[in-house]
Amino acid sequence: MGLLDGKTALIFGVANDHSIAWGIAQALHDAGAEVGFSSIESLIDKRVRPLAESIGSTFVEPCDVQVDADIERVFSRWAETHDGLDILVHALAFAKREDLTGRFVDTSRDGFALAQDVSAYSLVALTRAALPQLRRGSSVVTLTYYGAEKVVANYNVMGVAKASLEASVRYLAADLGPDGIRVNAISAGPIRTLAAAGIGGFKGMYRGFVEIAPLRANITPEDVGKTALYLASDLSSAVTGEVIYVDGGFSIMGAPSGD
Ligand code: NAD
Ligand code: 0WE
Repeated sequence: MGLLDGKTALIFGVANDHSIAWGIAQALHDAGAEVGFSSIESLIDKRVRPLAESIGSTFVEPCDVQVDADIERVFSRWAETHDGLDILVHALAFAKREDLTGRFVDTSRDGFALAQDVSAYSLVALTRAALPQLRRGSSVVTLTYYGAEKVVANYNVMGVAKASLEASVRYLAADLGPDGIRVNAISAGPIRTLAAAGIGGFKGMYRGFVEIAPLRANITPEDVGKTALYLASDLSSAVTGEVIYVDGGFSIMGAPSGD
């Protein structure tokens, strides 16, 4: 008996086997869910399809979340092959590399708009497109980061986009609650994924995190997967509009412990 037996999930944002989205996919699959995938077209054949096949998934569709027609296509394909959706996972973000270094004050108009479009508006667009297929009791889960609330050096325009994403979670939760649909975010501590590769100072931050976080360990995609399983399942039946921290306690600390 799995927590998600008979449920279906559609997961956006697998890039490779280090992706948080893949950690979530494994946790949902292990609990009995049937999982489908959507990612950027260039990743599908080399990366996503082999991972999907390894857990017996056949639904793998390309989607650039900046393109409305791509979003419509994915959900009409889902409708052709399924009779509803229980779990929608949004695990994607993008900003120009040049906007993730130096001063936030130098962010361009188009860099700001791009980060908002891919990293925040896409949650609204995907949720709306999924709505006709989302059943009562279904769950929408997105990924955020502490840089939405406090200044993290170099996170810059992504911090502002994540603040917008977190507010969007609350407005979506208020809209969809009457239909029995819950919307929540997981705020994960730093994880070495493709999106973290080559970020200036990430290595130091990753090491420093372990010294400050009460649990004294880095966060893994499996850690995030387990909280996603809770949010996707009936265990969280009265939880909506929340940001849940999977950060080893990092965000509760005011000053480092000193030892
Ligand atoms: P990742 O690189 O594995 O995943 C990011 C995904 O975003 C990729 O699959 C990429 O293709 C996708 N993406 C980017 N632009 C897109 C577009 N226009 N259309 C469709 N997909 C697009 O990295 P990750 O760390 O697993 O990131 C997943 C989520 O977790 C992101 O929202 C990220 O902000 C968040 N997050 C990451 C960390 C971390 O430290 N890695 C911490 C907290 C939150
Ligand atoms: O949300 C993220 C990363 C999101 C991200 C990463 C990239 C790298 C490649 C968005 N856009 C891009 N664009 C690229 O061209 N994280 C939470 C991981 C992360 O990124 C940081 C961090 C942390 C943590 C950037 C600066 C400082 C800290």
